[in-house]
Amino acid sequence: MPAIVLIGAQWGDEGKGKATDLLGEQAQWVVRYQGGNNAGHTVVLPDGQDFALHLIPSGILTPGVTNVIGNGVVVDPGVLLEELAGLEERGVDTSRLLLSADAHLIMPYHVAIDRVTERYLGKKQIGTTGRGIGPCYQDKIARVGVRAQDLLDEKILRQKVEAALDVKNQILVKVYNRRALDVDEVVDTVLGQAERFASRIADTKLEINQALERGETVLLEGSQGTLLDVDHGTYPFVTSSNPTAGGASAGSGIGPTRINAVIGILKAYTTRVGAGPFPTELTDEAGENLRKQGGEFGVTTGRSRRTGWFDSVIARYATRVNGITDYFLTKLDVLSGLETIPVCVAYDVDGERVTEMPMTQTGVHHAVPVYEEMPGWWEDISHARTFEDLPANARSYVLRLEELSGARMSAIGVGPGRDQTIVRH
Ligand code: 2SA
Ligand code: GDP
Ligand code: MG
Repeated sequence: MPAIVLIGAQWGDEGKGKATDLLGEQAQWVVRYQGGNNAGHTVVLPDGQDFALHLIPSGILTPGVTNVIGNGVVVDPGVLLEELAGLEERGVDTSRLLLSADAHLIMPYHVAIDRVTERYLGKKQIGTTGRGIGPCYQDKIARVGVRAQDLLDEKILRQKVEAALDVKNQILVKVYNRRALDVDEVVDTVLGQAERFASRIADTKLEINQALERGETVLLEGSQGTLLDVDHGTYPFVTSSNPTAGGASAGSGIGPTRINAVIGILKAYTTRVGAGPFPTELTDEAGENLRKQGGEFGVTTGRSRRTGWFDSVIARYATRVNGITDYFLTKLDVLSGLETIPVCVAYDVDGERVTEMPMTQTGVHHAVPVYEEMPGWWEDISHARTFEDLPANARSYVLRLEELSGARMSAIGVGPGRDQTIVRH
């Protein structure tokens, strides 16, 4: 009964889409357990076609896999329909997609509040994706959210939207000087959309557990990353959910004892989208080169990603808070052609050398990386398929990262394609 969790070990965009797609071949189920359409997961098929998925699990591209949008996900009905239509247009079979009856819905007022709040924060903004993620999770926790199951009963839906808009409209009009939203308009729009996906609403918590009992393999696909986790990330510069492995259980409805492995997806360098501390950030030409070589632009918003060297303090932290059993190290190919490659082994925080994540957010803001220089390599490694195919310096780089991170590097990505992967264990 294997349940495998796949999580981002840094600030997201580590290559989780590719990893899920690859592992999806061995799984019968792929489940998203948190986040929403703030995610952007890229999958490149063997025929070269590439797909950007936002809400739908990356397993949708593997025939025979049942895909689940779990209870911990926040779902924008319009985006769901758009993404389904986009996939169907390209010949992808979407019949095996289920939506948890308990998943919360992103309503138009969530999107409006997300955008207006960010604007009002000015210099202090988080740099959200503007998709309504935070406001939707706020309503979930405040117990005034609207769930997928509410779409099955118009009376209940109307009551919930009415109650929510009573308060939201006050905020939109009085605080932010925006127009009020109309209850009927919101309800009619959402019901019209729901007609086209209501048949997918299911008791996915029961279905996933039953699948595990039948001995099927379930892959739990995380979005964003460890440092964007609302509990374990660089708060307040985080997303509003738990991308870490612990979130997989709550967001899918399977008990923690069911989870057999936690695979961390780790980029061979570091990137971040949005605001917040980033100790190894490069603001010079070296950073620009990483951005160009790695194609580091947001899949959802198109924003330039901030770039920096590999940070082993973060990797060790990710290993610990997620209980990572194996790493999938991605984008090693991007580092080809550098004379030397700095690796952050510790931080200097106000004169003190620390090798673990500082306890306070102020400590993270003050962290100055302590680097060790690793010798680089010049060869194009995108055709390497075994560890021995890699140049000696690339192998040393991986082994050093393994030692510093505290978990084995079981797979290595040398290109965006499914086959551009070295499997070591
Ligand atoms: P939000 O919208 O409330 O979740 O934003 C809060 C913070 O979380 C960050 N965040 C992300 N960081 C990296 N990748 C994400 N997905 C897209 C991608 C991002 C994009 O795959 O490229 O296209 O811009 C993602 N989603 C949320 C966000 O930047 C905020 O710092
Ligand atoms: P995710 O959000 O973690 O799924 O990652 P994204 O899809 O947002 O960003 C990762 C990017 O790196 C995508 O464009 C992938 O196609 C690409 N990618 C994944 N693995 C590798 C790799 O090993 N090498 C290279 N060069 N690109 C990769
Ligand atoms: Mg992404």
